[in-house]
Amino acid sequence: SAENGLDGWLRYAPLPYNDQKLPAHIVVLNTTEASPVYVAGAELQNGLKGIYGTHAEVSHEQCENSSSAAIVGTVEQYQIACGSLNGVPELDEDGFWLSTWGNKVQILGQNERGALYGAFEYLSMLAQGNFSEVSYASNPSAAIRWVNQWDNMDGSIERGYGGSSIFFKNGAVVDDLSRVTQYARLLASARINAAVVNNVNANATLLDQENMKGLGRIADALRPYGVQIGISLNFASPETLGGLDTFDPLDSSVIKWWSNITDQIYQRVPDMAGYLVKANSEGQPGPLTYNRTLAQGANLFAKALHPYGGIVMFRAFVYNQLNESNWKADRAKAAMEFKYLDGEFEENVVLQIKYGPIDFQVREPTSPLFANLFNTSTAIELEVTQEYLGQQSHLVYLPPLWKTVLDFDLRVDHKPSLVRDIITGRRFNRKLGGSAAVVNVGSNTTWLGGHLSMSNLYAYGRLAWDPADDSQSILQDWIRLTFGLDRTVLDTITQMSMESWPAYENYTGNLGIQTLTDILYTHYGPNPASQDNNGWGQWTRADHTTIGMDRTVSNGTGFSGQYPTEIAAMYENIDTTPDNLLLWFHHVNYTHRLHSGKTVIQHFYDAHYSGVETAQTFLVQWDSLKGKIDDERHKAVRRQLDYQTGHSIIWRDAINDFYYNLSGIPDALNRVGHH
Ligand code: GCW
Repeated sequence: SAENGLDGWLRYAPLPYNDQKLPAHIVVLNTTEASPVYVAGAELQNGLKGIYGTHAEVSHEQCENSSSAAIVGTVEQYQIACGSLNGVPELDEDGFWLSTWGNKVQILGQNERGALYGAFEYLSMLAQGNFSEVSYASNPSAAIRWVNQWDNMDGSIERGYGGSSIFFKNGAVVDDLSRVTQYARLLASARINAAVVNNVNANATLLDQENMKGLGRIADALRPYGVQIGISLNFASPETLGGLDTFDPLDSSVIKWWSNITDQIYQRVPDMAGYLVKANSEGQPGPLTYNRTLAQGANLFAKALHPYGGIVMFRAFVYNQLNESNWKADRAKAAMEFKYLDGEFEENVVLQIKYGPIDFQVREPTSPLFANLFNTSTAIELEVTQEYLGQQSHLVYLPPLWKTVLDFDLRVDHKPSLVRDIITGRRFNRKLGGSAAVVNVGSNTTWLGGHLSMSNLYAYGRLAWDPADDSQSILQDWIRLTFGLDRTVLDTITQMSMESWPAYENYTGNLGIQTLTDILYTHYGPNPASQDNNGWGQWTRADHTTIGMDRTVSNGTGFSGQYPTEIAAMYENIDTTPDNLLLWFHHVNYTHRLHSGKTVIQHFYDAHYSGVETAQTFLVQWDSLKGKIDDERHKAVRRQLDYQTGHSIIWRDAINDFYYNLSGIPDALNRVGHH
């Protein structure tokens, strides 16, 4: 059906025609079918028809600058077809120029991809009923705007909650790639320019002859939308797939093997974006096996890719199991190993760094690694798939969480050093940089497993383009595109979404203690006991009287000393540590008083009640939209919110009971232990 979610925010739902002049004619400056500019023309035609019911003729022949035409192409194509172009500033790679002055629409890209982005931008305006006359250039903050899929060759998806893979099945690339094409369309409209299609826990069989052909087909399906592919590699492939007796990155047979594989891939996929590598982490093989550095490991691939202009996204998520009886042991400190390799990476290596030092938790401080690399390019890694954050069964709009990191000022050398300026390369003058997000869409028609989760994908793309953009205004564009222009619909979904992450934090883990979800198996549901007494290092160190990780230099793990001095001083001192990260940095009594005046334990109790209260308004708010949204999507979302209402109570009582039993401290309001 039309309302099953497949089109995401690209629905082009009809709006009442409000007597505006719409283009009667679309001039497309490329005649090659499958080119992004050609696709842009078809998309414009479709959009105009869907939204306003008008038919615009598409022509590919000659320049037309009349007032009823929309013209789409690259700046260069325009100049060839139409002659000189005035008033358009120099554009960056993938940038575009959009002008609607005088009912004449100009959509010009720096490249074909940029032209397609411009077409989607114009359609987004139309779909939101916005006919204002505009004329501006838009350029990306960074060249790397990637998604990562954790898809396995057997068709399962690690931490995927929207069904099976759209790329793989039974060890091979699927025959029917129509869902891949539809995904590419969504990605392009969010200005995402590459997709890594297989899991970072990579299977070497991706590189066998059949699968390389399959990768070629995937790349062909994505290319018309300006989306390149990348692939995750298994470091041991020369041995496991190639039959060599080593995978030592400095061994000449290994080097040869990888450059040969790389040549073969580029024969099939001449525009492959690059490789993603998880090495020596969570059981994955890597260079450390041979006493080689992580930089030597990364450079192996960098050199193979160099002739083709490809890049290596090398993950900084490398850590070992630790012993909790050691007070100074701290998984959060592990990434700093990369600091000592700064300057040793090839120019086409980018370190992909998770936003926090642990692992996609509900609240983490910014990874200090961003402040410790001056001669290495970096990208931030975010997670759209809600691994620790409710797994698409809970409404959690993530950009406000991401913004706590993107907008964080690390004060390197006492100068403004916002994370968003570091990853874009501005702060330390790096040519490469940007963002990657684990997305994990699947074959479910809602892609991620729920209609409302798609705001996170849309917003991710917008923030990768411009990390200074505003979470709420991005959200509102998405709401109008997805659910129409009704004011109540807009206000209601805005309120629910903006309250959702704080609510989730309230009924899960507070004050920086982390999510408190089960971390051993499911990463779902409350299991505060699972954090401790194992080697994973996501410890809370909760006992009968105290809780929290002491990460100070003076008495703890020393982690706070990894930040530049101003930030280190703030976290070192309990008085200047914000309440929301108190237990991340300090080990305190349950009766310790927060800046708010409450004790830690009372804050836990209260936050869990208030989180549930907020979550319970979601269903009521959503119900008020019945009739204003098609029944199909209304019902589907309602089911999830109904579930969330109940599950938030389970969370509340599980966590409150756990800490009540542990501490024996009663709730001042007498709710805990008596339900
Ligand atoms: O958060 C953990 C996940 C693993 C994942 C790993 C990673 C792909 O639980 O499933 O592995 O992070 O990011 O590599």
